[in-house]
Amino acid sequence: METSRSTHLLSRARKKIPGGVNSPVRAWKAVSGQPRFIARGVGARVFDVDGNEYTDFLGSWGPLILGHAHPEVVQAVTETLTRGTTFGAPTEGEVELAELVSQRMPSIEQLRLVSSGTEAAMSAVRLARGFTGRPKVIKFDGCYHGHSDGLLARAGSGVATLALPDSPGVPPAFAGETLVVPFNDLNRTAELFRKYPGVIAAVIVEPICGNMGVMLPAPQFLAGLRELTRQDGALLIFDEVITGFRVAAGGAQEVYGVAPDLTCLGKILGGGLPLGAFGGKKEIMALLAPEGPVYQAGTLSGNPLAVAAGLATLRRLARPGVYQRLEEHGQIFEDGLEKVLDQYGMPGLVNRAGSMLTLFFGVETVNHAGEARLSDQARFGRYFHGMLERGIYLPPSQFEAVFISLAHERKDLENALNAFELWVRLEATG
Ligand code: HOZ
Repeated sequence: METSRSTHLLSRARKKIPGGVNSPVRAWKAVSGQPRFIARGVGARVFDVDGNEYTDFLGSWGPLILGHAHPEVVQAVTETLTRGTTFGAPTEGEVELAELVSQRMPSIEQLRLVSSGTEAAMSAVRLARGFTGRPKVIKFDGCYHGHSDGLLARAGSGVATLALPDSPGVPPAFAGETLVVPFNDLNRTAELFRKYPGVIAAVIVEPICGNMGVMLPAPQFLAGLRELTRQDGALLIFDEVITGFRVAAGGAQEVYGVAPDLTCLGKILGGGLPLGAFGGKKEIMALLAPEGPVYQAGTLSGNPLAVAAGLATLRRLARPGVYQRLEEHGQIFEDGLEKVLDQYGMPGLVNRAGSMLTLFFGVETVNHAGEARLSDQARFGRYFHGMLERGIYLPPSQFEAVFISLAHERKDLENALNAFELWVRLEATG
């Protein structure tokens, strides 16, 4: 495969941009090799600067549920663009988007638009502290809530990919306010509430983890968190940056029937442009400036282009059969991967929620980060490159999720499964 232009661009990029990338996970460190520079995308395909074509299962890490350059998104953004890009003043689209989100996720009575998932989670935690007057926050090992100081402890995504202990630059006093427990461990969470009664402001959780690979909540885990937080007067925050509008129109909270106090959104919300949001109960949101004293702001918050892309995406997702198609395609992919593993006696498993999934090698269960870390990451790296050589572009890390979009056809899944079979055959026979 020709990669000379990507190689050249990477060496130029490394001179001016740390690691040559503007977000660490793009550097392919965990799978080795050199990232491809992408020139364009359409539907389920991306094309790199050397002219190689791939079927894309990264989906820009989650936002592109409609695929690349979806005509309705392009049209909405183009029309908006001709009227101006930003005003620093309220616009009608923001109101429409807020109403639409609140309708899809009834636990969100009010919301504030921001520019990224990181901002959403950081602001939700500040609001929870402001509302409760308490300092501590519980998060789960392997869950990733963006890169704000207090939430980096035992984080997933790039922090796990690069096997970083925690980030230098975070003062111990900040990190000390974050209590970390294993995902799915209700007993350890309850212990913390017993140890710090009336001190914990919030529990923040990805209701379906997507940043340590996909991990599903154990039965009653989310309902248990709801109960523990309610009893103690702490808030429950769902980070649905990945799962929001992905696993169902109303996110994981709809799937599991658990209503959090606050929800963080991003990715699909912005339809491929930078947009995030946090929202929840009115009485909590009322504490936010200008109504209340908890400060949060942003020059480009609720940017008209991002709002237009988000509205076009959410409207498209309202069509009948959309989530059924995503579920069917997810099931086909999961079954196909597991069938090949079985056929060649290769140990491994697929964790899946709708159209997001992760293949782990060499383990029998992955229900928390400790189990994910035990998986065969060297084999994952070979799998990544084996698929890439066959034109299948996967997330370049064990600790992320494959995303199937509405642009993927049955044929795309079959091609990817054929590529997988070819790779496994070679891998298994040495
Ligand atoms: N936010 C994504 C975590 N799954 C990764 C994208 C990034 O860090 O660049």
